[in-house]
Amino acid sequence: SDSPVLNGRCGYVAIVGRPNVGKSTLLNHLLGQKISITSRKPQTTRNAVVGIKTEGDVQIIFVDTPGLHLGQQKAINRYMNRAASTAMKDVDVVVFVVDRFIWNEEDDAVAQRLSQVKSPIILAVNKVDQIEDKDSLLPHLQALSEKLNVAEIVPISALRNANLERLEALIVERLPEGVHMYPEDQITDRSSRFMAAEIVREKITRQLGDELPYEMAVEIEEFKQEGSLLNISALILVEKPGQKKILIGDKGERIKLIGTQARLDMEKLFEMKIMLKLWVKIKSGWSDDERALRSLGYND
Ligand code: GDP
Ligand code: K
Ligand code: MG
Repeated sequence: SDSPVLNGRCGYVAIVGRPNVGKSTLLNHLLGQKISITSRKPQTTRNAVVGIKTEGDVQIIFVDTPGLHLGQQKAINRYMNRAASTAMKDVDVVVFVVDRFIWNEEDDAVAQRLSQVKSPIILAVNKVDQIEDKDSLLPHLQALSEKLNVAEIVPISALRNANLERLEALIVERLPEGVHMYPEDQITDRSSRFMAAEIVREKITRQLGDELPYEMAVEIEEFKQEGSLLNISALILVEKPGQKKILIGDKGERIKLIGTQARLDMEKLFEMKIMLKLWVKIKSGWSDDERALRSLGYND
């Protein structure tokens, strides 16, 4: 129903951290639904992605962010860092995600920015499923709590759903009282076109080598329902002819596989039969061109 819930709780929660610590995986597993694309490559997430969870009188509006990263100067990288920094402000709770014992200068950079944030910070130490010596965890958590000024520290495994209920309870008790911002069945504020483009980008990111993902963008050209069929046409922009060749693959096999995988995910998300067409186009320089970025939807 669309009627606002009175005397409930509702608030914004930013999920922040350096690239690849598992922020998007955490969002998807907290929601129990895939909203944000994930891969083992850094900088898979480019925009802040909103995931909404409503249970009874509690509504949590999660904002998944691109990982704050250092050392890259292209416009697309600056855009991602801005999106991450903006999301830290004006939220009710920040979840700072780190990866087990691995702490580097990018974690330091995140901690540095968070030192200016007024909202309570919950440190989520992720991927504990990968820790062999479980006894080493406690002293590590202790050391982190001495080093950082955070309200809580929780060890979790986003991938294995371990301790996520505890994390959620710690979040909920810090949310302000207020009416819900979204209807209870809404799971994101992003458009279906955006979600479709992200799904294509995920499949490409997972299929291809390490260099290409940063130099590839997806634009939805057609998104039209005809009867029981949803027609989607997506344009994949790359920077160089060699990248187009890699993406298409031998006899078009790679692009076909990407198309099949993307279509299956879209059918799950949109609960409809999908006809998906993919095109690849070379547009050199787009990732360092502010205007091209805006036209691709990287607005801030
Ligand atoms: P993000 O860049 O911080 O959003 O990270 P992603 O959510 O894209 O995850 C990066 C990689 O870490 C992916 O390969 C995930 O499957 C993996 N990952 C995330 N959470 C966990 C976890 O709890 N345990 C393990 N073993 N892997 C994880
Ligand atoms: K990633
Ligand atoms: Mg991510």
